Amino acid sequence: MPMDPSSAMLSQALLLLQCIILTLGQYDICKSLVSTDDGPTWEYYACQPKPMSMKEYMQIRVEPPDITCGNPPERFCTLENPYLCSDECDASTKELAHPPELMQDRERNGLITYWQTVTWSRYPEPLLVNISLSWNKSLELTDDIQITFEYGRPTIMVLDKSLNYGRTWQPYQYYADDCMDAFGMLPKRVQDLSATNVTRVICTEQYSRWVGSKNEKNVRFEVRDRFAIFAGTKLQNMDNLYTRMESMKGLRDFFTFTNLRLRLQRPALGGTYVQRDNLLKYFYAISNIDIPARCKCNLHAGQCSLRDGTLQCDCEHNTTGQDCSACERGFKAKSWKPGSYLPTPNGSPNICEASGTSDKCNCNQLGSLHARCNDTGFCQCREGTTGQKCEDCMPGYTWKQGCVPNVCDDELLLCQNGGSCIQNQKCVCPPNFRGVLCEQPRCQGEKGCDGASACYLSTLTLLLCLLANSLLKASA
Ligand SMILES: *[C@@H]1O[C@H](CO)[C@@H](O)[C@H](O)[C@H]1NC(C)=O
Ligand SMILES: *[C@@H]1O[C@H](CO)[C@@H](O)[C@H](O)[C@H]1NC(C)=O
Ligand SMILES: *[C@@H]1O[C@H](CO)[C@@H](O)[C@H](O)[C@H]1NC(C)=O
Ligand SMILES: *[C@@H]1O[C@H](CO)[C@@H](O)[C@H](O)[C@H]1NC(C)=O
Ligand SMILES: *[C@@H]1O[C@H](CO)[C@@H](O)[C@H](O)[C@H]1NC(C)=O
Ligand SMILES: [Ca+2]
Repeated sequence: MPMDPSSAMLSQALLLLQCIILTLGQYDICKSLVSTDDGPTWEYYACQPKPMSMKEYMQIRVEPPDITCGNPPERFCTLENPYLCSDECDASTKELAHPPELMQDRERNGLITYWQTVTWSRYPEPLLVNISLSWNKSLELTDDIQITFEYGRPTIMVLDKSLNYGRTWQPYQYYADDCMDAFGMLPKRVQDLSATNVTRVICTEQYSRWVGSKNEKNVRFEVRDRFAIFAGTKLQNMDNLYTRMESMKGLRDFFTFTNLRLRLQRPALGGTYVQRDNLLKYFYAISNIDIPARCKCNLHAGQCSLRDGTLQCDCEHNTTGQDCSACERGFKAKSWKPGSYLPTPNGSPNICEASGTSDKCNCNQLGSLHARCNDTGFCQCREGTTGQKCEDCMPGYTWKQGCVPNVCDDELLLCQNGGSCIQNQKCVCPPNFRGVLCEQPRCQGEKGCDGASACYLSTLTLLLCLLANSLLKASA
């Protein structure tokens, strides 16, 4: 077929566009015009927003509220020179105040600004602080979380995460100068993890030992090292990482969160013991919290922007919602699916398809508020229910005579520590863990508790079970 000059130009332009797309990062573009025998048509790809510095968007809450120093004004010392206590924290003077927002400010002119707590004057009562970071948006970590402590890193700390806007929490990583002593856990390093246990929650001693407060200020949650297990040390093989993200249950969700929480449980000591005669040198101070992450848009958006004070995906592929986790009205011919990283390099967009005109309405009685549809012909669904007839459950819900919220699942609410999820309603925990998601060691902090009793108990339970079973059989 002869080409007229204008369509030849168009083809060239399209070719150029294709080249540009190929040189962009992976999954940056949701669609492009391509030339085909039938003329230019849209081609759609799986796409995700670029990583951003999420500290700009985070809400910080510090608890207890009166833990920030300076009200009343207080002097403090440093661990390096505990007898030189000339510094003062005073909330009423801008130069001497250390409010929480100094953990997320942009430090200009090289001046380090930091949030600081009161000193440990109430020793031996523990100095406990929770710092909650929230975004009201599902995010995916793309690089290491880095928390910078001035005046020494905590000797005991827990990083928690929530996947449901703070309704439930799970530990993400434990930090201590002695993991066994603080949490009854063996110390591990991320370098000890392999492809089979990369999502294991570990306790690390790497960031809590005393090395001098100026020498090493950062505490990390290692994302890069975990990615490197699949993508190589220089992250040169991202295709392999993305393939694993798709095939390995729980891997993507391991890096997903809506909230983070730091539980500071014991400050830097500068040595082995707490010196009771100089408690003014013990406190926490954080100058910066870096959270490199991208909006989770289920591979249906290439951009994420701030709207009404909240980050929202700019959904493509006829999807909608804050995370693009539903099909737009009129595009519900098939049920919604997230985009897929596979096949590489462009993935599958899994776009929502236009639905035909809706007719007959025969709303599902368990899923809908009323058996009949409303004036404009739609079934009105109960909470957690979706679909034209309210016959489907939204993500996070399971059908059980209507949709009920999941207690656990394979996506966001993973049972921890080897527990298994039964019908999305209950985690069955291994003997030495408990909690809704098996997130708590059964013997945390208790003396003389070494797992033997838990083992004994589970053997006993097993025996009782066998006994009960045989009795039942006998009576039948
Ligand atoms: C921190 O959060 C934990 C878990 O919700 C809670 O048990 C603890 O009391 C909180 N601590 C402070 C100091 O608010
Ligand atoms: C959180 O985001 C949702 C969805 O954008 C919005 O409706 C809600 O108002 C936000 N909540 C807060 C506290 O900002
Ligand atoms: C993870 O698995 C590797 C071998 O596959 C093992 O050497 C390592 O100890 C495991 N790490 C943890 C934390 O269980
Ligand atoms: C939604 O679908 C319509 C029809 O297929 C298409 O014209 C439109 O570009 C799509 N919208 C998005 C945001 O992809
Ligand atoms: C009917 O239900 C749909 C879907 O819930 C809703 O968007 C629409 O506003 C409702 N119409 C009337 C008249 O209530
Ligand atoms: Ca700062």
